[in-house]
Amino acid sequence: MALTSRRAFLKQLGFGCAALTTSGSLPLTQTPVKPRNILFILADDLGWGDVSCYGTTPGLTPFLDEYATRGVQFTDAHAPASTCTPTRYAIFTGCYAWRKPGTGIAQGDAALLIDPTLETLPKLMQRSGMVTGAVGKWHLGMGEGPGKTDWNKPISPSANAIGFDYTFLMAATADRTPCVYVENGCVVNHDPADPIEVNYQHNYAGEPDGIRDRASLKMDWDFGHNQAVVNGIGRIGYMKGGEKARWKDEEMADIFVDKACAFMEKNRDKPFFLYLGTNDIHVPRVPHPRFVGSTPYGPRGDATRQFDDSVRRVIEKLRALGLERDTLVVISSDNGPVVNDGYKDEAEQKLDTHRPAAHWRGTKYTPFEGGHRVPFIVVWEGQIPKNQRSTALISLVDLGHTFAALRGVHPSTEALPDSFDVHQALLDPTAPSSRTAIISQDWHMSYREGDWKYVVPRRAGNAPNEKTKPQTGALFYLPGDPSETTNLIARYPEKARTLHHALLNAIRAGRTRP
Ligand code: NG6
Ligand code: CA
Repeated sequence: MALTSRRAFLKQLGFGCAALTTSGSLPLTQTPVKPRNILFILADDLGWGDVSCYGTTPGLTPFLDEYATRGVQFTDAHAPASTCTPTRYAIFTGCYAWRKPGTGIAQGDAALLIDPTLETLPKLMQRSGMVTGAVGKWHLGMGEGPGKTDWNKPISPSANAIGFDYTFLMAATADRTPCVYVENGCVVNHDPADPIEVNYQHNYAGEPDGIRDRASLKMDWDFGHNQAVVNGIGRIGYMKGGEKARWKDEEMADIFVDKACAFMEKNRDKPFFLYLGTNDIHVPRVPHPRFVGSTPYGPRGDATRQFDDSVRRVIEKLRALGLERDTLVVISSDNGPVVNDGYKDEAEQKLDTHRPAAHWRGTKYTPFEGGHRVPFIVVWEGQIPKNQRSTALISLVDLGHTFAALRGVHPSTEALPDSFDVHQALLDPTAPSSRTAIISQDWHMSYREGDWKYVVPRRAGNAPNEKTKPQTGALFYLPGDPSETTNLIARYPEKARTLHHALLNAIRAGRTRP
């Protein structure tokens, strides 16, 4: 929609003349400059409003705030889902996760969810001549699945099978068993005399239990998280054995940072791609003691400070290695924020005026902007402009194609079916995106095209079908109503129908990228 008609339209809707943002006109780069290295840091459950330079609460992310001024802060970037597994699935495969059943929030003993024969983001990076590493949160399954994976032997297929030369991972989430680190498919500090077993059905004889032993927990659960007890904290799922291998939540952020730094140091003389998925600020929020009390917001705020500091340490390492000008850095989050996610960690009580999703409606698990619009910061010292904002529409599913384009490799036609090459927008804050629509997924899906967003009615389930009536969903006009308060569906049924059918077509076509 042209700017003038958009203004007129806003007026007609009664939104007045809200400040409009447009992408500037485009002197597009001809041949992309090629980053030697790519560092992709993905926070967990970090909300738009949790990052001070996006939100309104000062002081939560002092490093990121300063670091963002060295590059571009994107304001219209989205996670393809409002939970972790489907977002990460989409990032690494370039395929929306709803196309592959079974890619909802995975348990810790899930089988590897990504088909190792696919041309994935890390495989494309390998093909471009990079050494690839994945450190931190995985949550995409590993091994053969429940009852089949033997945690006491090399796990096969491991995460390395989808294109990582090096992996140091937690299998799922910090609140799920097995609570151990897995390095290149092998449990770290594994003791053959103390074999590990994992299941999600029943506890093992003699193991503590989150319900029975609740009084002894160092952090009580609020809902769920009452099965195995590891490091004094109730988890989802059960495990036995592996005492020496069990993680201490307080040390996790530092361990991931150390492994990420070691990977960069080891590969300083080669092109590398490093994915660092932090555990922060996912539950259980148990930061290192040096961050306890560092904010007035309790463990959730303190974990945010810890995340910020993890980024600082990794970037300082990059600088110390002299690699900052050779490295494109992308920092984002896998989904929107959640306050109480099942532990009594005072997140609600100490929230005060802090708004984790800022002015966006909804949270993690929801189809509203708060669920999927995420902070997205891009820095490449000496190559992209400083102190910029970009309104380009980006989905994290685009990273595969975009990084491939920057590295000069072309995915095959079938690969990365939903991943757009948005490298021009990444390098030039005035360039528009190459995509005009995004699909976000959760309990229900939403389809955004340009300024309009259509949310599928919940009772119809996850995806729309022929019987779903668009009229019972929701329609929002984001420029005038960024907080999705006014459902325009009754007023513009035709628009809703159009978007509903566009979504159906995207589902049927099996791909959305050109
Ligand atoms: C939910 C967990 C939640 C969190 C989420 C996954 C309960 C009650 N809730 O099932 O705590 O672990 O899964 O979060 O168990 S995500 O960011 O990895 O998608
Ligand atoms: Ca998450």
